[in-house]
Amino acid sequence: MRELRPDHDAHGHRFCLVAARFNEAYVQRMVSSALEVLRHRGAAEDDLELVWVPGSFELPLASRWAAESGRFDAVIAFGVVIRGETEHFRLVADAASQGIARVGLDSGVPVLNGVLAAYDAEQAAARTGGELGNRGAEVALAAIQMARLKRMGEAR
Ligand code: DLZ
Repeated sequence: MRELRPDHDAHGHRFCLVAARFNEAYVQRMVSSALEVLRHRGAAEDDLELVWVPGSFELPLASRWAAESGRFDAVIAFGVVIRGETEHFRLVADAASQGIARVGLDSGVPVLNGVLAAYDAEQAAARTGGELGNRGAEVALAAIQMARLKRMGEAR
């Protein structure tokens, strides 16, 4: 029996972080936390790239460009969608999540979903370095695992 259980060693792996500027203060907190984890786990400065897009709706397309470039072992898309007065909240959150999943499946490159959907600013704050941790760090660890798993699969 062969078991593939990737660890969190980021040495030699390249990551692209795609981040939405809408609700930028919260997004920045996730990005900072993710970068801290990636660096701490061994990713080299030259192997990290950060790309900003206007809002979460634009994350899938920019993630696709990154995935198709062949320059990255994993792409992480970060956005914060906060429920407003309109249905637009649901449309943006759904389009971002479904698009991100599709880019990963279509490209074969791990594309991690770091889009936080929150009912209000308090929820967003709690999950971006507040009392409920930081989603950015969690997604970064998942990205390392997926990048490692892909390498393991290719080496078989
Ligand atoms: C328009 C919009 C709204 C209402 N809410 C958010 C949000 O909560 N989070 C987010 O990342 N982006 C939002 N946007 C902007 C859209 O993602 C997108 O940038 C615009 O609709 C232009 O395509």
